[in-house]
Amino acid sequence: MTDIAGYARIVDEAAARATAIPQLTREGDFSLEDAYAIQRASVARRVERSERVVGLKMGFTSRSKAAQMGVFDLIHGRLTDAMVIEDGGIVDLGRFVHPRVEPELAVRLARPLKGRVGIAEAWAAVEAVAPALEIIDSRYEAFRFSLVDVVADNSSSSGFVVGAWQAPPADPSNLGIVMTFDGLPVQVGSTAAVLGNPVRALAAAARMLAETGEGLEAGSIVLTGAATPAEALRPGVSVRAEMEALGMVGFTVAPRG
Ligand code: OOG
Ligand code: MG
Repeated sequence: MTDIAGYARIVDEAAARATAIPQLTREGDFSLEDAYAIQRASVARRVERSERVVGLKMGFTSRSKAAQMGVFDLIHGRLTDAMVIEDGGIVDLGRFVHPRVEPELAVRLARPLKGRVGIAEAWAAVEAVAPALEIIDSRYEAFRFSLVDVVADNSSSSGFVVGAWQAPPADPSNLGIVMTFDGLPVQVGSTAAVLGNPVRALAAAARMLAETGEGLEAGSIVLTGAATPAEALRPGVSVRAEMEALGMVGFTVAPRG
C-alpha cells in the first residue's frame, strides 16, 4: 500500500522549506490515483495551517509546455490563497526552490461546474477573465519528474499573479500573448496553443475533478495552463505578460540579498 500521508508530508515540507527532494518514484512506484491522493493530502496539510483553496490550475494543456517537461498528459493542481501574488507586486525568490514563470489565461466562475461539461457550458459558467502569470516551482531536484511525481507535488503549484478581471471576450480561443523580462520578449504565443481553446482546459478541469467526485465551486479561479514554455526567474527581473484584448499583468523579482 502506498504511504499517502508519508509522501504528502515529504512534498509539503519540501514546499514549505523551499528545499529540493529526490523524485518520489525513485523510492517506490505508485499509481496516478495515488498521486492525486498524495496531492489532496498535501493540500489538506496547507488547509490545516489555515490556507484556503481558491481554485485549480491545469497543466500540460499546451504542446510546448508538455514538450519542455516531457510529460504529455493533462494534469491539475490546487491553488491556495497563500500562493496569490498581487499584480505589480514584488516576489522574493527565497520562498522557492527554482521557480519559473509562464503566461496563462485565468478564468473565474460565476457558478459551480461539475462533471462532463462541453465547451459552451464551461464558457457560460465564466464570470470574468484575466491575463495571468503562473510561478511554478517543482520541488524535485533539477526540475525533473515523472507524471505521478509532478501530480503528487501539486503539479508544481507555488504562486500566481492575476491581472484585472474583466468581462469574458466573445471568443478567447486565439488571443496573442507576449511575455517580457525587463521589457524584452522572452516568449510569444497565443491562447490557441492551449488545447486549441483554453475553455477546453476549463471543461477538462471539471471532468478530471469529477473522477474523485469533486467539482469547481462558484468563485473558483482556474488557470487554464501555460500557452508557452516556462522561463526561469532570476533576481531583480521585471516580468510582464500582455494578452491581446485583456491587457497586462506583471511582477518584479526582488534583487539578490
Ligand atoms: C508542471 C505544471 C505545468 C502548465 O501550465 O502547463 C503547468 C510543471 O511544468 O512543473 O503549470
Ligand atoms: Mg501553469
